[in-house]
Order: sequence, then structure tokens, then C-alpha cells
Amino acid sequence: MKFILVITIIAVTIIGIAIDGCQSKMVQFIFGDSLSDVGNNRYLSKSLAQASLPWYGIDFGNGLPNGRFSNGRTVSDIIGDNMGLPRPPAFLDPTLTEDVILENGVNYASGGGGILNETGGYFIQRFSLYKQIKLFQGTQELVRSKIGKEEAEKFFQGARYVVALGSNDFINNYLMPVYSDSWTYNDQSFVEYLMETLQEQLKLLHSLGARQLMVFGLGPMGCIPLQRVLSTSGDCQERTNKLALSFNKAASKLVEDLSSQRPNASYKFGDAYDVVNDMINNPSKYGFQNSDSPCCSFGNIRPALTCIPASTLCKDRSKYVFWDEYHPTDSANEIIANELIKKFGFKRVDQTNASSPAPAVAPSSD
Ligand SMILES: *[C@@H]1O[C@H](CO)[C@@H](O)[C@H](O)[C@H]1NC(C)=O
Ligand SMILES: *[C@@H]1O[C@H](CO)[C@@H](O)[C@H](O)[C@H]1NC(C)=O
Ligand SMILES: CC(=O)N[C@H]1CO[C@H](CO)[C@@H](O)[C@@H]1O
Repeated sequence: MKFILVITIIAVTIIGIAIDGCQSKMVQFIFGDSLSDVGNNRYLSKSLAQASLPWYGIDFGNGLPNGRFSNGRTVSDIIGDNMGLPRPPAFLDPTLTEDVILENGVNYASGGGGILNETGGYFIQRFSLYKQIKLFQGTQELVRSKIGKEEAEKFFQGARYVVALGSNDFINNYLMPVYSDSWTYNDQSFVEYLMETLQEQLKLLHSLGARQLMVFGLGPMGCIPLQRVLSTSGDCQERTNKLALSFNKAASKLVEDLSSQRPNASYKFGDAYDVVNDMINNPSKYGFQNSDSPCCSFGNIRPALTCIPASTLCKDRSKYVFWDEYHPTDSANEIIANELIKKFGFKRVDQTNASSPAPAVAPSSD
């Protein structure tokens, strides 16, 4: 009896994979903040978090601003390229159509966005994670009406999902006294509040079909140039770094638990905290000469809120860890991406023939 059951399960699994693996291309849906934004905020005309002026994008494509908050590629760009996946366009990109979505996925990331709705309110316009998930639901409707309910379900279950937010919940919320969260919570209860919210969001994404999902943790955000200028010594803010570590620890457990409760899903957590910390403490080991100030800055005025056309650039951008007050350079992003590729065990997806992406649901793939 048991034996027959096992055979049946195996048969069902194999058929399931065969059906699943047969048509649509593997694409990514990316949820994130300015570290992953590829242009959404450019179209949010009232947003104060903008990368739409020089010198953003100077080492990317034609060198004009493209909405990325860096001189070059984002971490997700590099990871996706490495896996052989197409780069998903920004949700607000006017050329986005159903066909583009089916071929490339969508990136909902928005500068200033956080896990919490209230995060980044002072930027006026940004997509919070809940908002990004709402937009994703709209994308699903669109795809369903194009290819039908069943095909759409397979397409969305076969896709990869990236959730990379959290720094703004600290830097542009909890750690700023203008936000009420800063006096409503303490360090511990704020991280708990973030985890409760993130848990609901990840469950929601699962209910919408996300089966392969990666949550990226936080780096030592107390060492971004913007945090260093808060102290006269220019040292990293230890409390901020501790918050990042406690976020990573809690998120790692949350994601592991969620994944183990959902047999068909593979949800993973990974962070690059240690390697970024090492890069900051031992820049020369990684080929950097500067790991404490921004490459693009406005004279001696610090913190300069963003990199602007009147800013001056460092001589060699590949020698700086930070591009502006918040964001790493392309060179630093490459090291971060390589660390995440290693931690997550990302492998290249062969879709030269757009026919058989790796089976979407490999039970207990670790
Ligand atoms: C957060 O915002 C979304 C819409 O973007 C809304 O549906 C949700 O109820 C809000 N949640 C909270 C806790 O305010
Ligand atoms: C796992 O996937 C199979 C095939 O898609 C489905 O029949 C089954 O209900 C799923 N199990 C859970 C727990 O979601
Ligand atoms: C798009 C693409 O690369 N299609 C290739 C799939 O594989 C067949 C046979 O191996 C090739 O002829 C196609 O060009």
C-alpha cells in the first residue's frame, strides 16, 4: 500500500516537472529599494529619491542616468547576468508589455522603499514592499488575460523572486526622530515588527505563486558615508551595524521556517555583511583605496544628499567602495554579488532554447 503510494507520488512529481518544465522562460520578479531600482523612481516625478541626473549611470551603457543608484550595475543585475537570466525592466518603464513581461520579468524596486509602508515617507513618492506586491498582482492579471489562467500559474510558479529591502526601514525611518516609529519601538521590538510584516509579505507572495524566492540581508549600514559623518571621528555607527546584524539573524530564521513549512517552496536567505565589512576594514585586499567616503560628492559639503551634476568625481571609480552617501560602486556591487552567488549556490540557468528551465519546484532543494 505504502509502496504504491510512493510510486504514485514519484510519477506525479515527474509528470509535474515534465509539464512544468516545458514552455515558459525563467524570468525574475524583483522587489527592492534603491539598491535594486532600475528606473521606477525616475517615473515618480515627485519622489525626492532620484538617480535621474548625472553622474548616476556613468559606467553603464551610454553613460547617461538610467535610474540605477550607482555608477554601474546593481547587485541583482550582476547576479542575474551570471545566471544567464534576462534583466527585468522597471515596472514603470513605458515600453513594458505582456510580451516583455513574459520574456524578462519585472522589477518593482523603488528608491526609498521599505518593508514598512511608513518608511521613506519624507521622499514623498516611493513604492513600499506592500505597494510593490500590489503592482505584482496587477501584472499577474495582465499576464492571465494574455495567456490564460493555467499557463500564467505555471509561468509565475516557475519564476525567481528576489526580495531585497530593509535598510530604509532603519536609515529612513527608525533611526530618524522625525518618524514616529523611532519613538514607538526599541531596537528589539522594531526588528520584531519588521519580521511580522515581512512574514505576512512572504506568505502573500507564496499565495500568489512565488516558489523560488531569495531574501537578501543587510550589509554593515552603519558604515555608509552618510552614517559616518554623524560622528566627529568618522567611525562607523556601531548601533546601526548591530541593528543590521540582528535583522539578518531574525530574517534568516524567518525565511528558513517559512520554507520548511512549505514543501513545494524554496525560500532562501543570504547576506554579504561579512564580506562588505571586511572590504571596508581592509580595502586594499579587494583592490580599493577608499572605503569611507563617496566617490561622487559635492565639494566639502557632507553629507551631500545625492550625487548631482555639480558634484566632483573621484579619479578612479573602481577604487572606491561607495559611489554616493548611501550606495556602493559597481566594483563593490560585483564583490557583493559574487558573495551572494556563493552563499545561495546560484547556478547558471541554461535557456538557450527557451524550452526547459530547471524544474520549478524541487522539493527540499537546499
Ligand atoms: C500598507 O499599504 C498597502 C497598500 O499599498 C495597504 O493595502 C495595507 O493595508 C497597508 N498596511 C498597513 C499595515 O498599513
Ligand atoms: C505541491 O505541488 C503539487 C503539484 O503542483 C500540488 O498538487 C500540491 O498540493 C502542493 N503541495 C502543497 C503543500 O502546496
Ligand atoms: C533559440 C534557440 O537557440 N533555438 C535553438 C534550439 O535548439 C535547436 C536544436 O538544437 C536549434 O536549432 C535552435 O536554433
